[in-house]
Amino acid sequence: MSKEKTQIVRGACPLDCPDTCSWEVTVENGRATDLRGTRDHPFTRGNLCVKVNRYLEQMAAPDRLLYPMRRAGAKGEGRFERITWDEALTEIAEKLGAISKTHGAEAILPYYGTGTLGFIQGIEGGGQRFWNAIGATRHLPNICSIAGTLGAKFSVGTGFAMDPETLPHAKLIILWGTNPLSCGNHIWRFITEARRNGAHVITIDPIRTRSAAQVDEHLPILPGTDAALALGLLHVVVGQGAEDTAFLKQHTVGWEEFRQRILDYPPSRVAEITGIPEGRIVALGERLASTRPTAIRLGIGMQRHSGGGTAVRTIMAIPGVTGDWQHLGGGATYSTGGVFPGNTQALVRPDLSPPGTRGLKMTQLGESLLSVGDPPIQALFVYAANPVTSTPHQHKVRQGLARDDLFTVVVEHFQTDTADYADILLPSTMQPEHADIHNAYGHLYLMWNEPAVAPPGECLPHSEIFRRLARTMGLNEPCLYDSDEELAEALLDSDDPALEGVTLEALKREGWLRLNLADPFMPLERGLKTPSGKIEFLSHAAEQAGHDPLPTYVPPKEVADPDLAKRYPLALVSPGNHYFLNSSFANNPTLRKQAGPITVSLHPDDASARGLADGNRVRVFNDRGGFDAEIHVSDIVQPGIAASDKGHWPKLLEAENNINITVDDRGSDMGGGAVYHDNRVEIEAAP
Ligand SMILES: Nc1nc2c(c(=O)[nH]1)N[C@H]1C(S)=C(S)[C@@H](COP(=O)(O)OP(=O)(O)OC[C@H]3O[C@@H](n4cnc5c(=O)[nH]c(N)nc54)[C@H](O)[C@@H]3O)O[C@H]1N2
Ligand SMILES: Nc1nc2c(c(=O)[nH]1)N[C@H]1C(S)=C(S)[C@@H](COP(=O)(O)OP(=O)(O)OC[C@H]3O[C@@H](n4cnc5c(=O)[nH]c(N)nc54)[C@H](O)[C@@H]3O)O[C@H]1N2
Ligand SMILES: [Mo]
Repeated sequence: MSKEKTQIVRGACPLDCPDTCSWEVTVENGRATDLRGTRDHPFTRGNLCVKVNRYLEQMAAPDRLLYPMRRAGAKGEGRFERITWDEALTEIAEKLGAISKTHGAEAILPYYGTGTLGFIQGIEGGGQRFWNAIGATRHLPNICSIAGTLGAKFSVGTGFAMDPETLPHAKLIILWGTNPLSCGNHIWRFITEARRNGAHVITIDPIRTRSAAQVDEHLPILPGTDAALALGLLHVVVGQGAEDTAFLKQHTVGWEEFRQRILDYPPSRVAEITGIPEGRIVALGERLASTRPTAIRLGIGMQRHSGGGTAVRTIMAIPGVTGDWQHLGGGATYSTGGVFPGNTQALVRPDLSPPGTRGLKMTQLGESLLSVGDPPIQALFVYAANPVTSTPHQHKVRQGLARDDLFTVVVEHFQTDTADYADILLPSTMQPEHADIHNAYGHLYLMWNEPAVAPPGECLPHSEIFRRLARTMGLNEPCLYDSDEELAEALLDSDDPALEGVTLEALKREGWLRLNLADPFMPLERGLKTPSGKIEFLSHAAEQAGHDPLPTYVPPKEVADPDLAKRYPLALVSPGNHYFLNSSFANNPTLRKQAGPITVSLHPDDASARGLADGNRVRVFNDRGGFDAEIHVSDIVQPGIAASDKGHWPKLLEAENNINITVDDRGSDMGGGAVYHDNRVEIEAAP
């Protein structure tokens, strides 16, 4: 092989993780032969995770989808026959056209997930223009982070987040419902540096996770009760007179009212609510009162509860009381995503959608397919999502997808459980085979992903699929034919100073660019985008949206229900699996082996009360359904708590269901977000 034919192409990991790694693909004679992290990226520093190290293996996997296919068996059976792109596009165009004519375009539901987060190919991507232009029902992506996003917005507005790169300056770090060693490990280097500088690190999590086992202290909390803990900690802070009165006066509104609310939550009451001993609440409260700067890193997992939005709102209020926002290394971060001022309106063109077009929630796919009328959903177009595996109320999702009168298109890399229900199954490119542009929700860099190799078989990028479909349908809207570069340029077309100098050309040249912000970034310097321009303890916007005007505690619905607890005594949480990314990679043979079978962890007292021993096969169930798992008897959870994980493909499990058969599709307090961890079950020996 001649050296001249070797190229290094910069790209970015597309997966749903806060870290959005910069990577480099080595291409030899048109083939990708190596993929590794980019060394000089300031946040991800050349290090990929256990999953993404196998990305090239997934690209070349023998079971990868390479050609368009049409269903040849019953729905769900997974039998398909190969067809051409022309046949596929013609059939889809005809079906969508006919449905639109007979039932109205709202009978068409696009359903896109977090398989890729890019702005060209992914969840906030250019494909939405197409759905807006044809007037399809709007897809409301509430599956992941929406409750916390809205909650944080009431307290501090959008884009107000501590820069995780400033963590080494913190002296107290609270990892609040996040497990970074599994779910976004690049922040760990900054945490380690802070510890070397003398910081005390605490995790608050119902599970003693990998991360919890590594830090100075772990507070096991009853799921869904974090807001009460936040108020209890502030009770101690106020009791010590440690609130920052100058900061409160200058930067906040509603302190007197909030202070009264805090006084309703003495540590004794909070101990009862959270299950954390009073002494430990007081000890952490005293630490918080006396340690500047304190940094809080909130996870996304902790807001998947009935009161999840309020919990994030209340926790985001803490640094407003302690004044930590004014100190380098202090403050709080739920997501840095909102710091990026991209012009998503220009990209997704909501103006093309007819006024009043309805929206349906991602978490309620089953319900949407089974019960929504006027018009009922007649066509479903799924891309970068695997709802059978990942969406609440699996039983309803399957029932909906099995409807004979539903026309379903799935665009995928692999034949997932969801793909088995497709009428037309289309093969999608993977990241080194298409262009994309990414921001991150855990750091402040923008990334360009340059295509490195030609796609295998007949795989196409989403952007190209939508251009071709528009052409086949004869649509006139010119923007539906924009190139990938034009889509990226629309996104970057903004007057915001944070994008000054951030051009597509510069991004392509460098691979990544930091947003044009001061370094280190102190959010106060940029100002608050709340209605008052201050941190809002008292929020009229919240009140108008039907919430308490003040930060408060909204109890979890199932976890805190004493009657339900009689029948289903265990609160089940199901966070990310170390070896999978949601359901992506859960079909990789090596990672599946490393992950082992689906397990459920139970405290020794709960196991022995049920006559169960480590390694037993058990059934985990509630009224919604049940799945089988191997029991792991361990004190990583407290009595009354059970822990399993997300992502396992049902069809690769013996029981053909996973955790999401037990999860309800009701919504959280804000944005109707998912409530995966507000879930009660019972466990017994498998039949
Ligand atoms: N390896 C791996 N990485 C991932 C993912 C994955 O599936 N696998 N998923 C990705 C996605 S989609 C996301 S959104 C992010 C999420 O990133 P994180 O939020 O860090 O991860 P989660 O695992 O969802 O949840 C974190 C922790 O919250 C805890 N938790 C659950 N309920 C509560 C509660 O009520 N209070 C508190 N204090 N803690 C609670 C869980 O036990 C879990 O350990 O991670 C991403 N990274
Ligand atoms: N029990 C429980 N369930 C959960 C959660 C939990 O904490 N507990 N977390 C939830 C969260 S945070 C999230 S974000 C959701 C995620 O749920 P989804 O958004 O449905 O994501 P995945 O299950 O990972 O499915 C993504 C699919 O997209 C495919 N894919 C990846 N890239 C591309 C691409 O470029 N093109 C196409 N066409 N396909 C692609 C992958 O092969 C994969 O099958 O799951 C949720 N489910
Ligand atoms: Mo997520």
